[in-house]
Amino acid sequence: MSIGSVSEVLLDTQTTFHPPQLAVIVPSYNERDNVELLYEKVALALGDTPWEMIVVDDDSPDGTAEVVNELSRVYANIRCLRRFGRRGLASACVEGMAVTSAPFVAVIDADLQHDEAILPQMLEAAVAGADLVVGSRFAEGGSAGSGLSQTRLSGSNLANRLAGMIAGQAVSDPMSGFFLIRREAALAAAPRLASDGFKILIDLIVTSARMGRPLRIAEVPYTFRPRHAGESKMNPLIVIQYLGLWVSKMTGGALPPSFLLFGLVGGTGVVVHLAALAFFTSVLSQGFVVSQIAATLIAMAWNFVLNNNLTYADRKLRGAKLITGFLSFCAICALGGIANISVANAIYQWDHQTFVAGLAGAIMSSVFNYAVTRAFTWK
Ligand SMILES: Nc1nc2c(ncn2[C@@H]2O[C@H](COP(=O)(O)OP(=O)(O)O)[C@@H](O)[C@H]2O)c(=O)[nH]1
Ligand SMILES: [Mg+2]
Repeated sequence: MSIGSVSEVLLDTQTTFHPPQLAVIVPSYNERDNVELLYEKVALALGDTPWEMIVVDDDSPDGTAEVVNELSRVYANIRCLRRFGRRGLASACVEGMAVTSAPFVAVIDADLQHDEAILPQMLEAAVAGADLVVGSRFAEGGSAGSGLSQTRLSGSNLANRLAGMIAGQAVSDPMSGFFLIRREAALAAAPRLASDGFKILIDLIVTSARMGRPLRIAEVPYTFRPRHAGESKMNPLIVIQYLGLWVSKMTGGALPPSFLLFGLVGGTGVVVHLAALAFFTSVLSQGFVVSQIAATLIAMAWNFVLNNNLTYADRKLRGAKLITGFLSFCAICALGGIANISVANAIYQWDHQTFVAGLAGAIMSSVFNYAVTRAFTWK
């Protein structure tokens, strides 16, 4: 039976059903007291345009998903995509875009900081030919208003400047979380996006350009508002993740975004190792070999816990997987250690430069540990 014949049977549905022209994707984490008001405001702004709202919620402990499900029983055009055991704004946006048939998708925060009233203007610009329309706080006529603290504003300015270095195109607000894009353009770039980021817009712009499909960009100014209810999820980890994304784009993708964080964690591990070694040899008066074994185990545990909670926060291992994960992490690091010594020794035999050989060995084992633990421990 063809799709057409099914719709003949469901004549009633056919006459009342208008496929959405626009899907409004709302990433949410603990936004229970914002979603209903957001829905109402977007509904008012979009008027007759066929649209739908998809709230992508990472199983918020405050019950945001239940509130959205209640709304779905009242309004036909809102639904919740609830994800379990995962966190991440960028991947939430992509998955929301993937479950709609609407030709245009907008991303808007749940906390009412973005001005939904400009959505019709954004849609108009996209229908007129733009691939991407950015809601901009910094374009002529826009403003960051009182929505950003002084510290956040300075950070945002710096992040904007860094983004300008990789964007390759003029965009006044590359860190914006408010934009509208052609669905097929977004999904074409989706497989190559850094799924663990907070800032998906700049990634979409750079990735599309690198794929030879640069986006035609338009901007619509608006005034950023203070958050309605709840708290911001911005934290220092997100800043480091953004720097990781930046380093990755600056190196033309040679270094993956999470490598920076993995490397920083490894750096702290060296400090922990040396401190533990000093403690076992000096305070506990243990011999060198025993102290070195203990310090190695402590540093590995330290690295594992930090990577699990920071580098791979979006796919954190829990329960029994924590034990098997730690064992695989130790086994892989041990192999990395052997690789380190073999490479360093080979280089040392060749040029007798201790520092060069040591550094080459360390880089070799970092890359090995990163690549293999990513493939096996945090797959
Ligand atoms: N699904 C999902 N949404 C998130 C996550 N982190 C933040 N959000 C949502 O992304 C939007 C922007 O986050 P917010 O905390 O307001 O960031 P800020 O505006 O930069 O302070 C809000 O709607 C959040 O609820 C996450 O891990 N998963
Ligand atoms: Mg916000």
